[in-house]
Amino acid sequence: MVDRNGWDRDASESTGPTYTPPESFVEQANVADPGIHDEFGAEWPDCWERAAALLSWEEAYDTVLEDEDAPFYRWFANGRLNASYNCLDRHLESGRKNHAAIRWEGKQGERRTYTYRDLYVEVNEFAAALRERGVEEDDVVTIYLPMIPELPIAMLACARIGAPHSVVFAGLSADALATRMDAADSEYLVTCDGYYRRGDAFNQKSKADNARIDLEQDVRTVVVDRLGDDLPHVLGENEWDYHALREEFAGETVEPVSRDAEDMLFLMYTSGTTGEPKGVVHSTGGYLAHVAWTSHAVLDVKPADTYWCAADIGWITGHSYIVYGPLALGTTTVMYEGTPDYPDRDRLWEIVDRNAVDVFYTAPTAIRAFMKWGSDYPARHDLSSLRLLGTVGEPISPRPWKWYREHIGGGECPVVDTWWQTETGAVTISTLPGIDDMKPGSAGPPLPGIDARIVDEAGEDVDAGETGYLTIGRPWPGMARTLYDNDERFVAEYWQRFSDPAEDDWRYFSGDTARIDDHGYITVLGRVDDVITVSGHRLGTMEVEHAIADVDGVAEAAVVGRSSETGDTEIYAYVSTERGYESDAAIRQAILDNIESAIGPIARPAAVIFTPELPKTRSGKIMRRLLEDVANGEELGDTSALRNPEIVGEIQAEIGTDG
Ligand code: 6R9
Repeated sequence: MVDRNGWDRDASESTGPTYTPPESFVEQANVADPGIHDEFGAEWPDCWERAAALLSWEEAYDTVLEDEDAPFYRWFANGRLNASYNCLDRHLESGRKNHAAIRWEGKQGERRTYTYRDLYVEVNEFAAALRERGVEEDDVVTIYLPMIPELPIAMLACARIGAPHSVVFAGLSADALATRMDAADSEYLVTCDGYYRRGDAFNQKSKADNARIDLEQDVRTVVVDRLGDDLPHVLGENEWDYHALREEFAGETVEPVSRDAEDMLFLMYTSGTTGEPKGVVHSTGGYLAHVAWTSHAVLDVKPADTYWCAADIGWITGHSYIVYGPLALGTTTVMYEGTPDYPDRDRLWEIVDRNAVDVFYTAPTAIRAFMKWGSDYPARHDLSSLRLLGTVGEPISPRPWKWYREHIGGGECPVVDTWWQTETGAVTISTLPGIDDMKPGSAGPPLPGIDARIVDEAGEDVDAGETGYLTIGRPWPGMARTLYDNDERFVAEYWQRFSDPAEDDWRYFSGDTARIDDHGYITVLGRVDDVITVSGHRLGTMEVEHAIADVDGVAEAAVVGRSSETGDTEIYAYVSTERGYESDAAIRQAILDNIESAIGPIARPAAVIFTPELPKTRSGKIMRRLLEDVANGEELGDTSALRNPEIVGEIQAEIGTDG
């Protein structure tokens, strides 16, 4: 099948890489010796010392990897360090205190620059405030903030006092926040009064208040005043104003707490196959080493660079590549609060131009939008400062990849298509831009030291060109250590399927399908489980289905992903009501409202399709794959397993995909 972007997904992938990194890039690349792939292979796991060497350790580790208790691996055992020390203090000590750490671009056109010294001061003051207000080492602090500087400041303040943070994306609902705080037993919350959405003041505090009502534990809250007079708010008991705290603790410093390499740095909730989100646990040493190493080797970040990852810190990409990776390396990281098309569709290029951005990293969904808007917008600006481009979050097909290289990268910049996950912590599959040729539509070879393999049901390597499951055979430093408070689910979700515990043979399963070509380049195709990636955000179909089924009058619901005209994935929801067939405007509205309040606006379906029944197998399982084919207007395979095959034609007629 050739998709809308001209990508023949069924063709054999035997054609080799097609773009060679330009000499001018290779000459200056952080990593340019092709021998690194072999070296890492030969020296594994000690090869990962190169990553650990990018950090400052308070106490050296004893061993690189301990695997006695697999799959609960320990990296850099007994080493001690502090993440905020690595992101701040050491840069001050090396004479870089006046170097810009964060350049923030606000939604309303505001700009703020924090030098490493500024950031150090504010992080320390807030760390002192948190500690004084009761936060102890290992207490989970939930952070529910939009893309304002106080978000990374709060993260680093937590890291400084050894309190793991759990950042909840600001666009998620009160229910989603409450579920996450409850699951993590979190008694501290950092939020704000509100933020601007297309010029309008939007109330975040009321969402936080609603979440607190649902929680059993008492919650102490810090509120950042983002909107000033645009949204006056009152503070209740156990609520403090961020700026008042800063005044109270002005000039105070806090010794960075010594943390074991395996101590939890943060928790990040992500969607899984069941309705309940998973609290992915990341370590301090292995995680920080892996994000610093990949920022250096894959994103080619240098301390003198201005580097911009245009993601949201509320997701893993922002944690690893807006905050921890670039700050560990002492570079300037750009942080943008707004959207790419406000006030106009050249907003990002204006920011690249004005800040002379060297490295730019974004998601395919954004690139497809840029392509749709046309090359006139980037052409208005001088983008010649760019040296390297990256993408992450979902597969990118060759057409937008080429467009990105041509119109943003001036036909010169290497483009790295980086595959990784919340659970892998940092990039695991990508070309190394100073070494490897690029192949549009393929993420590339596994990074040195990463044993990614595409296997069949039996766990055997598939042949080049065949589709299989994307697995990783050996551990790596940035990997998730467990799911919060749920070791069993960690093993069940990621390890059970392809491991042989009796033989102590462990293999991580990513949940993705992929193909490998004759050159060892991997093309990731998508999820096998019931996870839909919408604009780079992972959503569980179950979460959305639960939100629909909660609505009065709804009998059953199934949601699937549909590839839109532009190649973005959107949600199609199929709903049957209690009274049989009924296209009901009131129920439709109630469904949309409930999804928004249970999850957030990102989960809003593009279509709600009413049907008398959902197609089911004889054993009563909803055939989601068939509904996906119907939504995508694809030819349907064998429907003989269905108990009610006639329903498919009715659904096709309803949404106009019956040819
Ligand atoms: C970092 C991040 C992970 C899922 C992953 C896969 C998809 C990410 C990709 C990609 C193809 C790439 N994905 N990068 N698919 N090519 N370069 O996105 O983490 O939010 O946990 O999503 O995203 O399906 O399994 P997360």
